[in-house]
Amino acid sequence: MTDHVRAALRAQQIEVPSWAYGNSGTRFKVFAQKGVPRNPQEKIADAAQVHKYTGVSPIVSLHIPWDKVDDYEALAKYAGDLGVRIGGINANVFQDDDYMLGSVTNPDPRVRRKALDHLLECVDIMDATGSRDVKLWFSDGTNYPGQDSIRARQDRLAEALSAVYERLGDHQRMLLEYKLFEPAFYTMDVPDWGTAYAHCIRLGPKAQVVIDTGHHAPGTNIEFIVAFLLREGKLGAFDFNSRFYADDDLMVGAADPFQLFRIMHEIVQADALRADSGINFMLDQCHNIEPKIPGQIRSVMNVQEATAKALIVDAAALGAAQQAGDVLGANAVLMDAYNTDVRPLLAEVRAEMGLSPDPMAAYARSGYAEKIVAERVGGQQAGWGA
Ligand code: LRH
Ligand code: MN
Repeated sequence: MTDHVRAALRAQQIEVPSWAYGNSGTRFKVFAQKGVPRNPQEKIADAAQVHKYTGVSPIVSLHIPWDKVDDYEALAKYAGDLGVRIGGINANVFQDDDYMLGSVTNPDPRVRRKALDHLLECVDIMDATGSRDVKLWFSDGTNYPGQDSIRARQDRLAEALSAVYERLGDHQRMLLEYKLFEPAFYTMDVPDWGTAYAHCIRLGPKAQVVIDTGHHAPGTNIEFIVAFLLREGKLGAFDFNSRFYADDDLMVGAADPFQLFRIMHEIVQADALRADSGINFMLDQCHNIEPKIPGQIRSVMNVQEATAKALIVDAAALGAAQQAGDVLGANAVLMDAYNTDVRPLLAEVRAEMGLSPDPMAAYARSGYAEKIVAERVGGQQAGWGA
């Protein structure tokens, strides 16, 4: 396999979410698992294990207030000492009673101010952690027609987004995430990529769109959205996960590995895999019933496999077949790559990086899982705390 492919795989950077290491679940039950972190430091320590065995996940995103600490510089140093760094800062304006009718879109200006203050606090935290991105997902929406003015809520949203934009430093960005439904079930104020894109264009170059792969209507062609936003220079990040039905937040590539390949194919074709492409490849998942660190390691490996398959696509043959209108020929070029077993290649690349060819087995052998179960007794386990 070409050196270019190997080099791209060695240089891949995937950002893991601190909240994936805490307890999570559904409205029916949040299952507690032994050894789960009790604080941001333990979450970062677990995330560092994923990087230790995969070599390609040196960034951990935080969620505020789930990862609130007194000293964010110290937390960033703690992460650095473990060989990782703090990435995106995720705001949370979806877990306060005041936000029942919305946060930045709430009819009540007092509530809007409170929500905006939290968003601005997240930018302050970015200054302390050295993070580039604040990630904004709003649970804001309505459940019944007539509940509120769709247009007025867009005015309020735009006003808050502008205020955050003005606060950003030169090298900072805001990433706007959209979601079709849940927790609102009639309108979401940022329901789709078009709405997020329109707000980001109006805001300016430091505003980019986040594609969470679980936030679309069934059957949505997500790679079309990827290709379109890439062309517009407005794709800022992915929240990778997979789903069979709704926002299931399952391991990326688990439910639909072919979709993940098609997405990474668009990325590779646009030469957007490079670390300086400005696109964050983040995981946004919940390991409700499976062990969390192995779940993250498996997820990172799924992204690596989809990426490797996309990197081995014979671009010249594909281009020639497309140019010739050879429909089956073009499709065959892509399927040949997708149907190629890239696991031996990835095992070799890991060996080149001085890592075990089998991260899952290496982690299992490490005894870390048993160590944290023994050590982490007492205290309040981390979780969504919904
Ligand atoms: C909303 C979402 C958002 C996060 C949350 C953890 O569904 O995808 O990205 O803030 O999950
Ligand atoms: Mn998300």
